[in-house]
Amino acid sequence: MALDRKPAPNDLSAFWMPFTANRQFKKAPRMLVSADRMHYRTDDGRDVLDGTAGLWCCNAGHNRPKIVEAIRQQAGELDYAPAFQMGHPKAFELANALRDMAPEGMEHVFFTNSGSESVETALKIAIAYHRARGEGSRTRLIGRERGYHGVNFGGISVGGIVNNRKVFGSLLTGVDHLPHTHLPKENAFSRGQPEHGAHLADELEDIVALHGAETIAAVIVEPMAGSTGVLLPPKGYLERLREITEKHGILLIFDEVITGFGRLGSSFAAEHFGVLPDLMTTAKGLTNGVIPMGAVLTTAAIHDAFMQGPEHLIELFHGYTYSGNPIASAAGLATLETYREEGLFERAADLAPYWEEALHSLKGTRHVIDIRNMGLIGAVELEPVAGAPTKRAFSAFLKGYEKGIMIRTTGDIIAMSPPLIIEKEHIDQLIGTLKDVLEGLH
Ligand code: PXG
Repeated sequence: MALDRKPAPNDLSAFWMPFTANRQFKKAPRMLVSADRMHYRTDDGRDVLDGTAGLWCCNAGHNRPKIVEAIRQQAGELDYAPAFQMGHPKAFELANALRDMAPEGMEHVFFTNSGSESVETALKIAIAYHRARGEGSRTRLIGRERGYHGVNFGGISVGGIVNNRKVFGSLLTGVDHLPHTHLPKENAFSRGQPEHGAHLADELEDIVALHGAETIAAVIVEPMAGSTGVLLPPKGYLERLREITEKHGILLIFDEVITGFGRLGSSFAAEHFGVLPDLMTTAKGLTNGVIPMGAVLTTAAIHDAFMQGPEHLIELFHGYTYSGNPIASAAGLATLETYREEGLFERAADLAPYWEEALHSLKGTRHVIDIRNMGLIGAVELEPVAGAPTKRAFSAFLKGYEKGIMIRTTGDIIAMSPPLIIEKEHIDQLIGTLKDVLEGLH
């Protein structure tokens, strides 16, 4: 690795860190100074195995030559081009490449800079689409309890993670929520999709009955809920959601920010589960997390509904200064090439059974009350410390970091989503170390 020790700055006070226990962190900083393939290097010179692909985004691992070189070259060739009323070749190339790898039926691509922006974009397109077709009364949005759709106002309104919502005022109006699909009594220690819970999609019929289909624009769900602690769709659930939305003329949005780009062993969850939504939101793995970028994919029907009226007029009053940014586009192209050349989605699918076995070997380990997995995703749910929820999992995270593995925690759930280049020995190390950590925790 090209890296060596780099001193941490003395003064950590100015940076207000996102989704971080700031005071705890600044007392005992965990500082990463470089990364290569499966490992981070810390400022005290230790290698830490990346069990989370950064934040579910570095699917090809770190410091990948093709991506690094593409960024270097692009920065020297065309650093920025206006995103509105002007174009540059790489954004079009990347849109085509995305369309080609997406499930058939996804025809158009709108670029954003993050998952949160992809979600806002998809929700706005959904509402504007109905209006463009003369159904302007369809403005309601339906999300799901425990859903994570980023942190902007639309996303937290349709989202269902209580802490992300409750201190931020009244949010969007006209939003309703489906029940979440976590049924630990029936489904604990399921491998892959759980058996029970497809009926929870039928709750959409009740919401439709309550508000009237003619008021509902879209339903947004994560096909596999990641951030809330890895909740897999029960068998038949997504199919049922698709049926009901279609029956009532409601758009279905899959938030594929985590599930896209090989995480489940397929290009997208839509392909994996064989359910085609009307819109898909993506980010993270699109550029291997290296440069911020997101994208919304839509069907031709949605895009074409906007392409009317005089041709000199803007069809959709939406976009970002950095939509399709040249350096991000170059990084995206190099990332998709890396996935393809190295067959990383297939690799994830091939490794999934080994991953599943390793994870489920933690059954019976101290504190473990459930284990869930699919593709190269795994979650280990812990019994919370009485009166102090989240503490046990956070302690596991800190101990794991000390022992050379990086895991994520949400509530008392440990989530893992390693780069798709992970080797079996790394899986053994990750799970073996986690076992030691858990056995050592009070
Ligand atoms: N949708 C989904 C499904 C996500 O998982 C976002 C939208 C928002 O993306 P941005 O790029 O705006 O952060 C996400 C993000 C974690 C974790 O450890 C998950 C996310 C982000 C950071 C941490 O669970 N998901």
